[in-house]
Amino acid sequence: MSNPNIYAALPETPDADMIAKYRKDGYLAFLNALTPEETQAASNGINELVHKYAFNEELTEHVSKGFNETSKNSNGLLFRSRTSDFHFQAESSYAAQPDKLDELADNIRKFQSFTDELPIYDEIANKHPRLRALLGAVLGEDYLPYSSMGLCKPAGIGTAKPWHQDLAYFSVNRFDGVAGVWIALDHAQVDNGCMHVIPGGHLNGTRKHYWSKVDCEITTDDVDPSLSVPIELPPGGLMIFDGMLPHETADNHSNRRRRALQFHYRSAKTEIVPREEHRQKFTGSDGMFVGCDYSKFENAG
Ligand SMILES: O=C(O)CCC(=O)C(=O)O
Repeated sequence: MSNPNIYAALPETPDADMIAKYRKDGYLAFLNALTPEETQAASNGINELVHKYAFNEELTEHVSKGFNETSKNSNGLLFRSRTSDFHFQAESSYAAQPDKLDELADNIRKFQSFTDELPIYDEIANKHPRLRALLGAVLGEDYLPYSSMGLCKPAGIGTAKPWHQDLAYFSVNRFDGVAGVWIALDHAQVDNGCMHVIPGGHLNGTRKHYWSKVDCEITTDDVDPSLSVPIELPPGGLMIFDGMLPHETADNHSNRRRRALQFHYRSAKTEIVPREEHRQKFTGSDGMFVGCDYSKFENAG
């Protein structure tokens, strides 16, 4: 059955019907958003940055997180630039080696804060005319960038990102003005870990999150996976989704990698606030914080 929220192409200007669907269901997807050249350049950029930073002691701090108290998804070797906020992390079960950098590029779990690292990323995140038109319609013309992440699922070993709301993590003061943009660099399908979303699930407020053995996720009694739909996208396809929309991606047991870029944006009516203020706002009906508590990491050995 075809999904009416998945369109063939990202239009020059989104129409009112599209925006109404976004408000109601919390997401829209477009099979064709980046050109093949843009997609290829964005994909090559991952290898370029790994070659630049990995095992380069002058540029990079290498943090071995090891198997400590923290959850599985944060365990892989972390490479942190000494000159910028850029950092990337290997999949927890992958042992990075200095003479296998292209292999390492295929076995990254996550890279972050990369829009200033290569012009192609700045162009996609901040200058793409059709994406700008979409974001302007959803968040208002004066929207602002919030974060950049690359999310990768290595073939065979890529681990799940369980059900969560992005605003459980983000320190903003209100929850009605954040959008995520997820762009496939490889074909994202059910068997290699495409996105799943719960249509309309952004309208039911905060969900209760906890740190499981895998990651920070919504408690099983606060999310019903039977209501979810998969969003399969070809390389260059894009999904935009509300910061409150519950979403997840499964393990990648296939022999095909699945990499994506993810950018978040916020409306000008939102403000970035100290973590403590977020804790007081992202609460359940009893007034208790239900988001992702980072003190777990700060206190871990
Ligand atoms: O695996 C993915 O691409 C999705 C990850 C995700 O939703 C997130 O990091 O917020």
